Amino acid sequence: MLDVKVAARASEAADSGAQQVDVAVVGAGFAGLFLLHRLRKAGFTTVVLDSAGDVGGTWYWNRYPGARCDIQTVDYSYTFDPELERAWTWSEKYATQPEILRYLGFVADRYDLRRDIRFNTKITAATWDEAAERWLLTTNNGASVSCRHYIMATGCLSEPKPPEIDGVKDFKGEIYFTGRWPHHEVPLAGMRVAVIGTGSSGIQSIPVIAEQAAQLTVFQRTPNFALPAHNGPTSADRLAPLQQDLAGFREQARMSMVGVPLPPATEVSWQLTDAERRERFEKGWATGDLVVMLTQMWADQGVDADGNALLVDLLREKIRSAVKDPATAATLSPTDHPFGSKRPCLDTNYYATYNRPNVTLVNLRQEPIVSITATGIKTDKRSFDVDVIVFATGFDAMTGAIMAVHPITGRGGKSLSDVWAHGPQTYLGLTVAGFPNLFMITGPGSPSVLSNMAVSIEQHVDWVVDRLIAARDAGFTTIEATETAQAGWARHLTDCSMITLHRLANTWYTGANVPGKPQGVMPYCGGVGPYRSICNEVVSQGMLGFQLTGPKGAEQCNDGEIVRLQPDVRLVLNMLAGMNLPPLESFGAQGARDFIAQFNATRPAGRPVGEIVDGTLPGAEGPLAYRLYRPATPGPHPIVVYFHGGGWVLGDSQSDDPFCRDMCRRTGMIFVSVDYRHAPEHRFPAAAEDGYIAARWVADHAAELGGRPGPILVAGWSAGGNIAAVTCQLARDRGGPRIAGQLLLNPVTDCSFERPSYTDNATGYFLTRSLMYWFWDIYCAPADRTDPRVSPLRGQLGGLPPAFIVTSEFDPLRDEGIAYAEGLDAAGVPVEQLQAHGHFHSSFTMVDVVITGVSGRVRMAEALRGFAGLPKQAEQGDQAAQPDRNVSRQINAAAG
Ligand code: N01
Repeated sequence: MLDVKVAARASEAADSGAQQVDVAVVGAGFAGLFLLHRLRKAGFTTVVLDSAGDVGGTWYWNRYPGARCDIQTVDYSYTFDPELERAWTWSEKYATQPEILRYLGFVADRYDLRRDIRFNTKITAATWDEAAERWLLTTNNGASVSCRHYIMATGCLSEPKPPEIDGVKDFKGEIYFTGRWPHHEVPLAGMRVAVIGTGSSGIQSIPVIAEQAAQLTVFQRTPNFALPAHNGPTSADRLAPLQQDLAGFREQARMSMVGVPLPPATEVSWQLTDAERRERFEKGWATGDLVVMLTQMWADQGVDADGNALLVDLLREKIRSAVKDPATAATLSPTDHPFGSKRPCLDTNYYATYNRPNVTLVNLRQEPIVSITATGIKTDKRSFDVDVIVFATGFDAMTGAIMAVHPITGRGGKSLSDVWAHGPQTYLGLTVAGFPNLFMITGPGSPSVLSNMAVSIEQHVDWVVDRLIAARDAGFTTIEATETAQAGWARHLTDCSMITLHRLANTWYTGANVPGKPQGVMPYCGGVGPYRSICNEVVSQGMLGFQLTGPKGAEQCNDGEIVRLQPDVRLVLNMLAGMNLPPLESFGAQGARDFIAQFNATRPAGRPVGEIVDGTLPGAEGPLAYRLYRPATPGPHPIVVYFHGGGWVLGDSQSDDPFCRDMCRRTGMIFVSVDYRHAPEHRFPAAAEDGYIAARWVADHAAELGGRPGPILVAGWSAGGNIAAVTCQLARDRGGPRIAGQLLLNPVTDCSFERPSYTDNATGYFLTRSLMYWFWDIYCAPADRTDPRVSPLRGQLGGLPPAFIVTSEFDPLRDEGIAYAEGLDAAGVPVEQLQAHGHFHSSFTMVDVVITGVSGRVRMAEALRGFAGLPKQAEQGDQAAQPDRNVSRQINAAAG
């Protein structure tokens, strides 16, 4: 429909007795109530609409037996008013649904909120009136609403999923949905009850239903991880920090990763012995706290499939010890997803319930449901007669609740369903381009369900209301995200999702639970604290990514993307910036070496490899040290001669140790990391000549080193990439050694500082332009700089070994690396490039810090294996021997 027609029709309707307010809010749950309170205080006329009969949102509807929160209730509370905090005391560590509902009622009364809430009212359409710059909302109950701003506080899990099973209408017994549980008492005593679904709702309700029912049959499609809640009063340990410093405690939660103030684990799994890991696990298990188990075991549990698998083994052990029948225990043990990638559950007696004589577990993976019949449930093997069926089958999460309040028609007649046809598009999870003055609280693209919702809701509400106040004060009447900002946010969301393991499971986080729904990790995986700082940065950068307009043509548009760096690179650079370090070059050569050594000493130890051997090889002026990394697999292995980074001045085998270990493991090859001579003690061409000599010696002694005879490979990072590239040219020109391939990671290839990457990334990304000037000055006199032994881009490029060249977007060396790749290509050398977006010079060598570098290293390893003629990792033949590790390997492969 033409814009003008939409606007005209909406204007007409607006004239016909609509309720006129500044802001309309949908939903009277946690978010809607706080919104109403804040908007009112800010002087906005506001109405809240909710289809429920009272306040509570999700806690109004989810009244099934056993319903409780699963974040400790002291954390799952409003924090905006210390008086309110003092006025309410939770009776249990995990409050029941009735208690949470009472709390929300108490809040509504305390701030006199109900008078502006229209209950039992559903919005049937929302249309942006372009001429009036207002939203018109039609409802199923009473007057329509005309509002300047429209805020969806609809929650993330409010729209139950249809049963998706044939024959539901034929069933003659009672049917209940956990997400729409009746308000009256549901008689289950003496009944034969079926529960379909084993997510949080099923796992909470099954033990309670089992106690009441004569017979309970649980239909499980996918087993889930569940941890015992150990409910009771909140522990003194948990309360103490709150009582001592309430404001400080709340602030820590706001800046934490998941909205609960627990510092992240720092030790990685391979730094801990089996006994130490078990001790941590048992302690965590005893706390009865999901957040502890999800974040406190070891630093790699949520980002690395192998680190996660160690935890999964311990969790499965717990299931085996709780469930008497081994076959039932096996059916209840998850095997298809890493722990935490699917929302784990908190239970009370869940596993032990399967020891009861009146409980049966049906594995739908072995006997899928065919249909529901008049008398019960029919699988492809059996029929189960039941009196009651409980659907604990979950929700159309994140987008479902928003799309349920439809149609939503934005600027130019654009429909939100069309815009989201291939998945939700948002800026910050808060707004959508083309839908002015529409906001979502905890929408897709915000931390929402991966966080303590109470903390995320308060942050969103504060941010939105503060923006409305600022816009009003500045005379703007519309706020709208730009397309550029929205596209940038989508990229950032994907980058963030690559850090975690969420993308490796079929869950409601990814839309996989709803047939036909577009797939993709919907919540923001970058953490609550980082997200908050990004939202604040949007404001401090003049509402970056937003267009604001007002009467008489007032307009402000500061277009752009708020985050272009990879999320972990951003954290590292922010941390470095916060340290206010003097420039490295100001330390002098030895001072810089000492500083880097000290810095590296704080890193986690690298991952274990089969063997590490230190040795020496004969150099031009005396022995050169090397460190050899041997894989744990039987040899002989191909050998990679590796040159560390450090501008020909700094670094040693220790500085690139994590990278060498990682690549040794990934490639299954020997890495020989060579300590070439450094400037200023040994200037050009010492490093280049050492590189060549080392490569020749390694090739000549391959068999003694346990390597495969034949061609070697070379690799290097930064100045080491320069040495690797030069070594290939020298080997070609000096008759050997034979080199099968070269991996050049952020290499120096040329002495020019004129390329745009030197200007774009001159400062702020650790390797600065002035540091590069300093390195060059120390290593090489100006007259020598065009020599191909230091500027290989200026040498002959034909006849060189195939190359894999990695460059990083935010690196002064980016463009010379690309130029070298293009030069090789033009000279007929097979070359593959990885132009890594959002990365900086050190992204790939900060092995266990910059997790988004993993996929790059996977590609580098595959390239090296290809050069050496080895099959791709996935084609290796040892998988069948280790079924458990096989899952982890597949997950790892998918992660790559
Ligand atoms: O829903 P779910 P939920 N045939 O999607 C199965 C929050 N929550 O309501 O995994 C057979 O997790 C489905 O199987 P599968 C919490 O964030 C919080 O339990 O798709 N089975 C799964 O087992 C939670 O994660 C609390 O193979 C079918 C189950 O039904 C979220 O809400 C309490 C099926 C659905 O599990 C959702 O939890 C409760 C079919 N056709 C919920 N369709 C707190 O404690 C689905 N399933 C705060």
